[in-house]
Amino acid sequence: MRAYLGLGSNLGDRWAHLRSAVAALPDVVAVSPVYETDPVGGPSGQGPYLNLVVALETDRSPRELLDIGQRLEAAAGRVRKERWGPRALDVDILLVGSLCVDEPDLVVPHPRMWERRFVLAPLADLAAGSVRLAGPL
Ligand code: GSY
Repeated sequence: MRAYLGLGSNLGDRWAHLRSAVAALPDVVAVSPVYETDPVGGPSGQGPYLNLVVALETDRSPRELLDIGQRLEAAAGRVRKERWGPRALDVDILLVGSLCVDEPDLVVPHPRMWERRFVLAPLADLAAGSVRLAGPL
């Protein structure tokens, strides 16, 4: 099944964090271009993000993908302090095939992805059909 993960970084060596995460992810079949984007939400004074989307062809469950993403965030040195604060690495589970999950710590499809240009632009590069079907970019 095809899964899409959104990655972002706005702290430290942003390129290195993204490069290491993409290299460590399993089952990667495509990587979008990298977009430099203004922070959405969170405290003022944050630096800009680098964002990209990766496509996986995988049998892993949404929960397994969340665990992998959280391990990569920890490896990048992310400390969860502020909810919308700056972060070395953020890994969001966007879509996992046609699966739907609604649990306290995991909602798939990602509930806010359709409002976020920093997700939709790189996702459209890899999966234009998914974005056009869901609404205007
Ligand atoms: O939700 C992901 C973390 N994040 C981002 C992001 O990745 N990019 C931009 N541009 N703004 C963001 N705000 C948050 S929180």
